[in-house]
Amino acid sequence: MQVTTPVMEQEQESSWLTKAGLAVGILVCLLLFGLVVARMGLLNGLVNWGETAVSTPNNTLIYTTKAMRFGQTELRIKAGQEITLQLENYDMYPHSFDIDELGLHVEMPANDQVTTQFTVPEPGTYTIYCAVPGHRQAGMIATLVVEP
Ligand SMILES: [Cu+2]
Repeated sequence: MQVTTPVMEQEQESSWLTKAGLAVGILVCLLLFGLVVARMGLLNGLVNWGETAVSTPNNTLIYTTKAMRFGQTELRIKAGQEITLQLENYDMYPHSFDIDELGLHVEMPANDQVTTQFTVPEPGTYTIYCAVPGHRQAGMIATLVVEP
């Protein structure tokens, strides 16, 4: 009896520690999940997924990337207008915003946002894609429509 008692106490202590660790782990998971949901909710309020990018009075467009997809399959701008493009990457890996015809190549770091400015003088339809190997083939392709 004298020998087994300390062993049992040790076991109880380690099991208590395991439970505490598990509880902390669950709390952290819930917190992260909450953050992701809050961010997505905020995003949905700002951006219409799968539609054209949001246009603001000062010609600033928000263009998002998430889950290996461009958030908007079509980006519409006017020829000759200086456009400020806010590129937001919600993936944990980098992407890029490429339009070969316009010599445009903008790196999009993981889980970050960058801003780029450009003007397209000629109306037309241009192909937007991600230049990271395999991403274009995986569906990271969209259209820039430049209206007269
Ligand atoms: Cu990509």
